[in-house]
Amino acid sequence: MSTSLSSGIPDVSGELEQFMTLEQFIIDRQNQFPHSAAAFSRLLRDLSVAAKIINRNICQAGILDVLGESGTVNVQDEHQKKLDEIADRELVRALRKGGECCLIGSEEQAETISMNSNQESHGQYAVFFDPLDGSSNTDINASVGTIFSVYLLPEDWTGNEDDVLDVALQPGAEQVAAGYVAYGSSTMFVFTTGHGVNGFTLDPSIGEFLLTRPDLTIPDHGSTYSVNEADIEDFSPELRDFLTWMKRTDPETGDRIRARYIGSFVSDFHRTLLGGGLYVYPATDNYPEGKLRLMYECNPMAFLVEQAGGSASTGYKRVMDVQPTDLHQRVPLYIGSVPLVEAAERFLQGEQTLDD
Ligand code: P6P
Repeated sequence: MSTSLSSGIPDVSGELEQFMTLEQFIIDRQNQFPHSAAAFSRLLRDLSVAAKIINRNICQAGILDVLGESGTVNVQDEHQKKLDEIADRELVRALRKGGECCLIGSEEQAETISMNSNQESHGQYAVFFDPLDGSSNTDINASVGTIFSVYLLPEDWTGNEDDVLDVALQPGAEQVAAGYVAYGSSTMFVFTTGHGVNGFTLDPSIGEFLLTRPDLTIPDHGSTYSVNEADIEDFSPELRDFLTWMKRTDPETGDRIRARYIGSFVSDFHRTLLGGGLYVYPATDNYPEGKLRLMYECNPMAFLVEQAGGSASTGYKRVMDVQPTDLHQRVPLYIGSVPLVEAAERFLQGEQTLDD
């Protein structure tokens, strides 16, 4: 234990000398924030508070009666886990209390939730989120995550339910912020406001997110790929050829890419962002449009990966250029290092084959 005071008093709070807290970072970067820096700072704070509460529930799962299914089915026709509903409730509660969010779209809610209608909010931000992605992993103590996407709505929007989707469903390129919380061996809050990507690790002993991964960039050549190859019989011949090509032994280095699939998008994406590589959820028989949702899974991760120097495609189009038509619409997803995403697009679009 280091001592920094002449009196020999042990210095156990050295982390505050070494690290910047999320709040300090937000204050330092306010000039980069969209619209009102103060309002946006408060919105980020609200999301980080919800993340800490969700983290506490996850870390005490088993001790608290929060494991297993809640007995309800969501709009996706998925059996909800108790932690799905807890995470959804905490995010709605934090955003409603914070007052900066005027509209919410959640994986767990069939319709959007407007907060202007009863003056709960003077805010102008719409927040779309998957409150607990990969929740099937909670009962086996595997990592899960929260994903969020933030848009700025027109100042003159009054919260009218009739035109809410016309106003809210904007292409991902219009996002003003996006991020995720990875509840893993440590809990990380990773986000972008369009000025790069920064990662913060929760120090539960002081309840602060500390800047541990500044200016994250994705390597061009990664060592892993993520796809559920149990569905390979559903994959198009072009996709199967791409996977064969990607798994070849590199003639120059003799290396081969490794398969990693946690079954939790946030965790598989986080590994891909830090180490490079590719995550794929393509069209399958069960999910002909792909499984991942555009508004609160694909778009936020696409914003992050592009800000980190990577790429996100449907296989045919930049994810963030897709014009949404439904709150819960799904798209195929190829996301990660640029060379691998571009190679996938070449195979899928018939511009490259195994004979090339
Ligand atoms: P499959 C979790 O339900 C999720 O949405 C992602 O987190 C995960 O990557 C994917 O589905 C896993 O789906 O079909 O491989 O089990």
